[in-house]
Amino acid sequence: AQEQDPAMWDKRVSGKENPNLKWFKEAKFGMFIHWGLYSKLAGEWKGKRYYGSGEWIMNQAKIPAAEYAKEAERFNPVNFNADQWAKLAKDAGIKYMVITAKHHEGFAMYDSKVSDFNIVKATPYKKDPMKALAEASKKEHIPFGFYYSQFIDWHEPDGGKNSWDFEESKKDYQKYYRQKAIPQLKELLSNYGPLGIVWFDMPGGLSKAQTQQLVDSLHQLQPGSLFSSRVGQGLGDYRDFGDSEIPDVPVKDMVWESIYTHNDSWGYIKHDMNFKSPKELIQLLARVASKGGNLMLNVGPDGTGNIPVYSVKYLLETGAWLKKNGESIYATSYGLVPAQPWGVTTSKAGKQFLHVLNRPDNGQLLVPGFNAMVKTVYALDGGAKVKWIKKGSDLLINLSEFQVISPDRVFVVEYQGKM
Ligand code: FUL
Repeated sequence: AQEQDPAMWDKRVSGKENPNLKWFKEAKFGMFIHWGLYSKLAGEWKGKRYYGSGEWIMNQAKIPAAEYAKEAERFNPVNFNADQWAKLAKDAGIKYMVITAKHHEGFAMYDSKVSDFNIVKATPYKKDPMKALAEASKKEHIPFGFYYSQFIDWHEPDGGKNSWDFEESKKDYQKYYRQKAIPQLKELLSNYGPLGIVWFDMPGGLSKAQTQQLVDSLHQLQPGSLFSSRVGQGLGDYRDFGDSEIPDVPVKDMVWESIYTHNDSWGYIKHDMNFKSPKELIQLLARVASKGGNLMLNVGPDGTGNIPVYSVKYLLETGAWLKKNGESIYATSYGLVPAQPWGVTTSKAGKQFLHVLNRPDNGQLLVPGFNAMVKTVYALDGGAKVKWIKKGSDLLINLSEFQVISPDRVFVVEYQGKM
């Protein structure tokens, strides 16, 4: 719903004109973190379990803003350890990190002078975890960024979309932007060092000219930060597709990102154990890269500050695969061979990486439309040479010596000339 009409899409997002996009294009794998008061509620309110996405519980249960705010008094994420989170990201092969500074609930997970509804003022925790995380990710050389729900703010009488407490017709969105959203964004862009990304979400209530003005004034604070396309009105530095969405065919003329969450919820829900396996994560990453995009994968830490054990375990397994096969993901572009029943491809100059996700029954890999001259084919993991023949423009690869394919066995075709 938050997506713009693609026809409105501004060509500035093509990436050719913005040098700040270079690192982002090469990064390929980001970590998204949804963490807020909702993480403490964990998908349950007054003994009733809610399904769907944990960070929406205030809306699902229509919790009055004042009652919801009281939850802050018992929010004390004593297990939060910024160094551990950044280290996990590093070991998982992650190249950028974006965390919710303020989600739709309106609660600032950082030290905000603009609103007292924040983790330092309103909770027994009293510290600013965002400061610690910004510093920890800097130590690990991981570009760091904030998610900010710009229009939706269920806590504020003038914020967007809380109609169970506040009458829509009485709302003054301009006032909300003036008094909360814009000053908070300015705090975030001023107090946490260089930000790689500001991940806006849920535009609304601003004209195109006002959005442009917002973007310009924030870029003045940090000209190097990238803004997500969900700032709205066709603006932003790169394109985000809808939640859990991969385009059907390679998208070649813009820099973009797909966002997925590890289980079925963005914010922590204690009864959601539907975590994608390492195999699913690795294959998802390969599929997104084969279309030319980045995957930003979300984890939802709980209210004490722990990242779910399955997320830790499966991310580390993904990282172990990336250690051996990262060349076929990082800094690649979309594959020149379209998706095949056996898998997908990614590319670098003179190389096609064949990501074999399913072993063909006859052990033969058919790579159609391979017009270039093949020089050599080998397994990325270990370098073993692979037998191949060319039949017209079909490249046939014999995998009989490679029994183990799962989760994604990568073969490199080095070639010369035009595909
Ligand atoms: C959506 C939000 O409404 C969800 O809660 C989540 O943050 C997702 C990434 O974006 O627009």
